[in-house]
This record gives sequence, C-alpha cells and structure tokens, in this order.
Amino acid sequence: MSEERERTFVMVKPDGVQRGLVGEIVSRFEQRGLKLVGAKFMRIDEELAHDHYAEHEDKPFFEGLVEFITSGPVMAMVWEGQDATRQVRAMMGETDPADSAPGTIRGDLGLDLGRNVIHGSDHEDPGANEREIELFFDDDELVEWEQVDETWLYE
Ligand code: D4T
Repeated sequence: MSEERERTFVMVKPDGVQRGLVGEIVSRFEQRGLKLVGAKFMRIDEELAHDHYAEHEDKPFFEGLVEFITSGPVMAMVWEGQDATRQVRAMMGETDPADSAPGTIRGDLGLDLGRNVIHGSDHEDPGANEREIELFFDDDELVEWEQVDETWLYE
C-alpha cells in the first residue's frame, strides 16, 4: 500500500441534489473503490454555513455562497480509502466547472463557478478533512465496516 487510508468529507451541493445527480456522484466514488462510511441528507443552516465557509468570510462572493448552500438540501458524506482526500479532489475537477476536464464530476456535470455541484475537503489544507467531518458528523454517525472487495482493491 503506497498511501495511507484516510477519510474525507464530500458534499453534493443544493444544485446537484435539485438536478438529480446524487446517484451519479455516489456511483462514481463507489466504482473508484472508495468506501462510504457516513451519509446525511440534510439542510445546512446559517450557522453551519458560516462555520464551513469561514475561510471565505471576507470574500465578495461569501454572502451569495452562504445563500446558495442553505437554499436546499445537500447530501453530506464521508468516504474512506487510500489517499482519499486527494483522489476525490482529482475526481471533482477544478473549482470552476469551466476549467474542469471532461471526465471529472464538475467537468461532466457543471458549467458555472457558483453552481459547481460538489464540495470535497481540500487536500492541500492539512486537517481540513477531519475538521469538516467533525463539523457535519458525530462519531456515532460514522460506520466501521469491511468491504468484501477490499482484498481486490488493495495490494
Ligand atoms: P468548495 O469549497 O465548494 O469545494 O470549492 P473549492 O474548494 O473547489 O473552492 P474554494 O474553497 O476556493 O471556493 C469555495 C466555493 O466558493 C464558490 N466560489 C468561489 C464562488 O462562488 N466565486 C468565486 O469567485 C470563488 C473563488 C465556489 C466554491
């Protein structure tokens, strides 16, 4: 095994839910071999939105971002696997769907920066994955389980 198995936070944003893309996105992570260990279909309130996007508080797009992320339900998830945070980010594409390569989630399913379908923890921000998992999930909402195909996924 070349990299450590880890958990990362992923969220289908309100646009992805409204457009019926939850199944497509879950399917991509399943097919990649990642393991779902937590999932919550929920509505984000103002307080959680501010906490989640605290790093963008001073940006001009902050109010619009909070309004958007609280505008409808989201699918919050925790996925586990080898190098999961970086691999999920690579599968997502760039922040702006317009700059995202075909084959990525945003490159296949989105067009506009303010409607970029999905969020995943930043792999360049150490501890972001654990911080975000803690923000959205209690410990007892995460499930430890053994995937039957694990011996065929990892050397
Ligand atoms: P998230 O956090 O939503 O996964 O996106 P990224 O990690 O890829 O990008 P980010 O944190 O830089 O941006 C957060 C969020 O803000 C929206 N956004 C961003 C926006 O509406 N206008 C902008 O100019 C920027 C830079 C999109 C993602």
